[in-house]
Amino acid sequence: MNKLTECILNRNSSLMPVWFMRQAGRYLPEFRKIREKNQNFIKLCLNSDLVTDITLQPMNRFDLDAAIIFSDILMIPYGLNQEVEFKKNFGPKLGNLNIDKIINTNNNEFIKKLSPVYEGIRKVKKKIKNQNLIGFVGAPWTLLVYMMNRESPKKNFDINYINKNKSASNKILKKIEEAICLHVDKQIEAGANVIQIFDSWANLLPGNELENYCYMPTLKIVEHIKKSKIPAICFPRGIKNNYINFCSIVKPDCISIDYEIDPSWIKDKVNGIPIQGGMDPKILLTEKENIKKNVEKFITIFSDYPYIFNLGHGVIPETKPEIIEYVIKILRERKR
Ligand code: 1CP
Repeated sequence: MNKLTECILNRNSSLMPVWFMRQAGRYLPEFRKIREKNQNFIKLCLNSDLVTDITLQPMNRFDLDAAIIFSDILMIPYGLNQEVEFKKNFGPKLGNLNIDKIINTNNNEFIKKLSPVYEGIRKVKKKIKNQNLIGFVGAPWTLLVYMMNRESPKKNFDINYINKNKSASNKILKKIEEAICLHVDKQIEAGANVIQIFDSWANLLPGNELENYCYMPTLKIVEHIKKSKIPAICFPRGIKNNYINFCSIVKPDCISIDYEIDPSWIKDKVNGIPIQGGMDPKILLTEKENIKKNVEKFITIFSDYPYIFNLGHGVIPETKPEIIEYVIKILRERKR
């Protein structure tokens, strides 16, 4: 067992493994170099050699306990035959929602379209031995948001559109759930030994809709993953105190907290479920003294609790790579 799985499955509190959400990406000059030459982001995610190189970039630089496969949550809509494009200075742009086309996508077609992702996992797996390899998916709700909204909900989102089109949204949600399970299975078969579920837009749900769109659909995915004996880490970003309800209903193997959550508050409320993350990524843009103080805060709070060091969201592009190295050094030198 590697450190991450050992921390999660055996609830070993002495290890404190570390990895970073978005550890492969825009803050690394070597990533930007590849990205410049590969303007089509989906194509880049389907080039298994480049996927392997990019996944390993942070592993070659830093002493991390896990690699996360370089891919995107929007590969699922792509696999379901909705067009996906990443536009410069705009973000993702999805094509018209053709419900029949999406629902009629069969498993073989989906797997064939996404086979380079699985090939990339196989290639990375051969090159890392002592670290975990994390596969990932978007949660059903977050994927539904992108597929129906057809662009990031950051600037423009109307939940009434989803509620008014209940029959369409329920059909798509069901198909998304199936596709997520299939994508998880294929990633595990290829060598992923942890799965993270990103519900990045769970914060858009009013409290009375969380059950319907967040807890229940995610529970199905978590139960599916558990059948493979592979740990599932859930990240229902922005749901505040409802993290507690989420944990008691979904029972993930590990819960990833965002930076609005008070780590010492949540620690006693999730029934011993291992916790990941929490530190505000913006802290990594401040002076070293402040970074150290904050990292040590998490080390102290979780010294007797199974905890994976990570951030409360992804690494910000402006982060200096040497700061990631600095954080890892503090963690490695901590007193136990
Ligand atoms: O150069 C570029 O502009 C590409 C930027 C980029 C990168 C590096 C995108 C576009 N995706 C990725 C890789 C990616 N995406 C990874 C790689 C592995 C790693 O972490 O190192 C992962 C795990 C994701 C997951 C992802 N994609 C999420 C969930 C995590 C989160 O940040 O909340 C989401 C919401 C996406 C959608 C997406 N893909 C890319 C962007 C810019 C976005 C966000 C769009 C938005 O703001 O709505």
